[in-house]
Amino acid sequence: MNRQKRVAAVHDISCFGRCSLTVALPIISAAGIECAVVPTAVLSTHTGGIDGYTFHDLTDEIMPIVQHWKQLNLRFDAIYTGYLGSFRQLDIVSAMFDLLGSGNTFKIVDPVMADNGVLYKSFSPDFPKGMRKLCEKADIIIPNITEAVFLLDEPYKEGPYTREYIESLLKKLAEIGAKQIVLTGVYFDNEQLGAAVYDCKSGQIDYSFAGWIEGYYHGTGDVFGSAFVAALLSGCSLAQANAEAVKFTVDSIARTKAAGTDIRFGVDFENGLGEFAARLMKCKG
Ligand code: PXL
Repeated sequence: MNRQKRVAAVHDISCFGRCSLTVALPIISAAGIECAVVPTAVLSTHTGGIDGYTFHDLTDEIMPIVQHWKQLNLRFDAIYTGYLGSFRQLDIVSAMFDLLGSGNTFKIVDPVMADNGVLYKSFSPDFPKGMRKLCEKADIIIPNITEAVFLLDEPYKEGPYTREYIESLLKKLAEIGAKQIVLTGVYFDNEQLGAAVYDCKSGQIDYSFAGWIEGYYHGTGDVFGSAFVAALLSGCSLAQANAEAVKFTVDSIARTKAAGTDIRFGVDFENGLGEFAARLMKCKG
């Protein structure tokens, strides 16, 4: 058996609503990967469409956690970051990359901050500039189309998109610095939705799509990102990891739609974990 991989997931804990750490931890663990966590804040729920949530910032805890890990000489195969709530958190996570990220540690940044053309309500208009700086240090970034245009300081366009537009976004995103780009929320018609991956070194671009399901289901970006990280560290290629993440996410949305669950409560990814873990076995050496 190969050495067990270890990831540090740096996200908030939204206690209810299936996003960020409550999604990353089970999905990455289900793939047989050890998942250490750095909780950046504790909220009663996420901030997407639910009012009255509590918010307890944990920024001051991050560096002491990282320093303790450094003393213990812990090594990570990947550091996977998601929702980061302030400029200070961006700076601290950037320092964390320097302290814990050896040459063999994938730095994977999901620049969580926006969707459907708008920034999430907790972010100021200059936040994307700070997020862009963190993305400069990443090996892989996983923006959706809205986050991509905010990173590039371009106006948001409604889809359907053309292949030329998507590929020009991928190439401009590559100029920020990451070696591999994963762009989610890609669609060329109203039938299929998926994601594109760009390997900057080889120039290879691959797409993966699945049937479009109507409705804005919360937390699907984190489900996708976590499944992508799990698949990549399981040994899948970039294109395979993208395809696995698209399938896992869309299947989770389909189960949720069939159950008629409130779209703010996140998706039923739990009932897909067994099948997901079994599919990843084919990537494992
Ligand atoms: O899923 C992204 C996310 C993560 N964490 C918090 C959020 C959101 C999106 O709204 O509010 C707290």
